[in-house]
Amino acid sequence: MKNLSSQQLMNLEDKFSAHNYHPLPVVLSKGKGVHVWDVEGKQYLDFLSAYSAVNQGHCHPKIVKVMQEQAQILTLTSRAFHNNLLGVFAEYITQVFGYDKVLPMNTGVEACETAFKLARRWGYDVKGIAENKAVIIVCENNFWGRSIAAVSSSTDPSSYGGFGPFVPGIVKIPFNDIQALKVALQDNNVAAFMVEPIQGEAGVVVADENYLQQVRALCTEKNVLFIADEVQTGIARTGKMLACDYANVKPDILILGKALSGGTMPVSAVLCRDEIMLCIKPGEHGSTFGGNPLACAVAMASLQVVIDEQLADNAAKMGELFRAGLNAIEHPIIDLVRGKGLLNALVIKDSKETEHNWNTDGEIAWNLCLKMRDNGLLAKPTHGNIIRFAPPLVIDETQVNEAVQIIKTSLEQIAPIRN
Ligand code: IF1
Repeated sequence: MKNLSSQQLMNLEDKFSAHNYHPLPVVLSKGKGVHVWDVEGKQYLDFLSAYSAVNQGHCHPKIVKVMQEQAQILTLTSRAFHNNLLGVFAEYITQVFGYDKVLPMNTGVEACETAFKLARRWGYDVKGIAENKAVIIVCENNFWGRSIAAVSSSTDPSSYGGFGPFVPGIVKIPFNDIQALKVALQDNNVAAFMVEPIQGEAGVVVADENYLQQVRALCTEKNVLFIADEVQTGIARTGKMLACDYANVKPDILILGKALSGGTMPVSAVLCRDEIMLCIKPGEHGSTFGGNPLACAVAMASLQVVIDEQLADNAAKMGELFRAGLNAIEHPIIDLVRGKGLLNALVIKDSKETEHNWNTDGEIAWNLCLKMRDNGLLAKPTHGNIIRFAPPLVIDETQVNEAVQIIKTSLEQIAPIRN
């Protein structure tokens, strides 16, 4: 590998790779635990965790060891044949989360598409909805991926714009609005309601305490499947194994992804009871890599690390410490801090909203992320003036305090308070 500089590598990417992202200008070449390093050797605290796919920390030794071993034995058979790990993985994950069966896929969007298909098929075969009339309710500002059905579910023009025509049978209602759900559920063609327990991309939007309990009760009453998209909030990210655990509710269909592999490779899963899962018959759904032995081995190791290292408890404790640290900064530019466990967001006021005329042009969140990068912490704005902070769940108290200090210093550098 040629020793190219960050700038040279960014130039290569710009010339030969699609421009479907606008990354922060930093080129990473190594990761370990909560840290990543750029090609020049500068160390950073990773406060994005690849959008919560690296909950166990970068290159966790136990996960990497299992991956290396399995990669030398058998990586892929396709589902045309059985392999020796799928049954073992399926038993393991269904016992961890308490469901009859799992349908293994690869990316989060594939798992969400799978949940859509399961819900529609259950709607026709079990609930008795007329053919091609099934409706799935989703929430405004949701994000469940980049497929045509996913963008058909989106209310964000940067997600759906220019990609029509869109998938029919999708109704959008406001998040955290039970009355809106009640109205939408008057339609007997509704097969399911799919929701993120905390909306990640929307800027870590946490629902009211009893929202999910009311969702659960309403879906049960109306014979509608409650689908929880825990691709980002699941696997200990919010301080419990599942964000749904805070409400003590059990979704009919549970969707997992991202950290299910500890960030080593794409592994996702859909879990539900037999009545739903067995609606899909042999040959009616699948994928080349879904349920491959390498993914099964890695996923079991990744979940076991979360359990053995009590990462949910650590996420809860470190999240409290992090939010307290941010709230103590008391900088007029901070609008609010919100989140659960180690899925947090800092909402900042653009300069026009405050009496200070800081040298920003509404890009203050971006400028703050650039300054945090210079000071050794990586994070990225989600929408506009919201910065998501989501470090690996293995972070310790010293590292949280170091992060808060970097954020405080960076804020003061880009928005000095002139007395
Ligand atoms: C991008 C966002 C996060 C997800 C939830 C399903 C998926 C995602 C709740 C699909 C994926 C990723 C996708 C990535 C950035 C990131 C993201 F900013 F886009 F919205 F995390 F919030 N459900 N989220 O968050 O999983 O197919 O990507 O494995 O597309 O830019 P995937």
